[in-house]
Parts: sequence; structure tokens; C-alpha cells
Amino acid sequence: MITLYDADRCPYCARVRIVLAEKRVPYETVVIDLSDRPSWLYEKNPAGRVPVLEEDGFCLPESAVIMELIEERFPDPPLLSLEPAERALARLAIWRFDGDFSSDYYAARRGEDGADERFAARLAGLEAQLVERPYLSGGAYGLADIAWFPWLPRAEAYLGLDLDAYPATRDWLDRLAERPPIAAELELAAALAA
Ligand SMILES: N[C@@H](CCC(=O)N[C@@H](CS)C(=O)NCC(=O)O)C(=O)O
Repeated sequence: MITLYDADRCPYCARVRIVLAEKRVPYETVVIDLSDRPSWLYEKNPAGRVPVLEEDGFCLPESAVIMELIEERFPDPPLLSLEPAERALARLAIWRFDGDFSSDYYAARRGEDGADERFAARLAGLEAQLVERPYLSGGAYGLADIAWFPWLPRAEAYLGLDLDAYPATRDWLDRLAERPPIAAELELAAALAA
């Protein structure tokens, strides 16, 4: 049985929950209280962070790597294109996510000077990508969309993001929300913000 060391509010964990749900992989969850982390978590991930995936004593941290492991272990339904260039674009979008998006999201959450403007520029960058193509790595939904998605409902809830200013992003989110694993995460994000 696969175990996910998880926290509801963690968007990196949400990535892994979505991929597991898309693949219909059974797993058990161990919920970690991030404000009072158990010391044994450091044995599973020296960084002390979630998510961590464990199976038969093998522990893997880092959501981007966990998503790819699940994709390789459970190829159906595919969440990476069979086309090498699209696979590379998906990996590029995931690789660049922290620098291109989340660092300014977290800076805005901390209320740093100028961060709201920098985060708005990041949203404009996402919008520009989604004007060009329906999904982040091309023509089909996949790992790149899953990797970026969890921060959007949190930005709406905690930073007052108004998607009216970003119609292609809203349209992308509306299409994602038709998928049950994404709809479940939207419900969870709404409950956490309530
Ligand atoms: N790069 C990591 C980031 C994971 C991460 O930052 N998780 C947060 C929760 S959202 C965490 O465990 N924070 C505790 C800490 O930073 O000490 C990943 O992609 O899995």
C-alpha cells in the first residue's frame, strides 16, 4: 500500500493527491500537522516537508518527482504526452514553476513590498501562456496543469485574485474543474479558506 504524508492546506501535496486520484491509485494518508511536525518526519524527508510518498520502506519527497514516479508506475491514464516535445514542455513548466510563479505568490502572502505587483506580472505570464495553448504543455491536460493549479484557488482565497482580469486562465480553470480530482481540491481549498 502506498502512504502519502500529507497536509490538506499544502498545495504541493494537492499535486500528488490529484495525480493519485486521476490514476485511481489506492493509498492511505498520514496527515501531518505542519505547525507541530513529528520528529520522525525528518527520517522520511530530511527537509521535514510534505508531501512524502512511501511504499515498502521507500520514501520519496518532492512533489514534482513524486508526480513523475506515479506517472511511470501507473501509466494509465497518461498525464504526460507521448510526444517528446510536449513531455519536455510539461517538465519545463514544472521546473520553472517556483521561479516563475510561486516565489512571488509566497512573497505576496507575506505582504512583502512590491510583491502584489510582481505576482500580478506572474499571473499575466500564465495568462499569456494560456492564450497560446489550451493547457500548459500543449493540447492536452496533464502534469504541468496539475503542478500549477493548486495555487490558483489559494490566490483567489488569500490574495483576492479576481480571475475576471485573466479570462484565458479562468477558462483553463473552468475546464480543469470538470475533472473530479480537481473539483475535490477546489472544495477542499474553499473549506480551508472558510
Ligand atoms: N519543493 C517541495 C516543497 C514542499 C513544501 O514546501 N511543503 C510545505 C507545506 S506546503 C512544508 O512541508 N512546509 C514545512 C516547512 O517548510 O518546514 C515539494 O515540491 O514537495
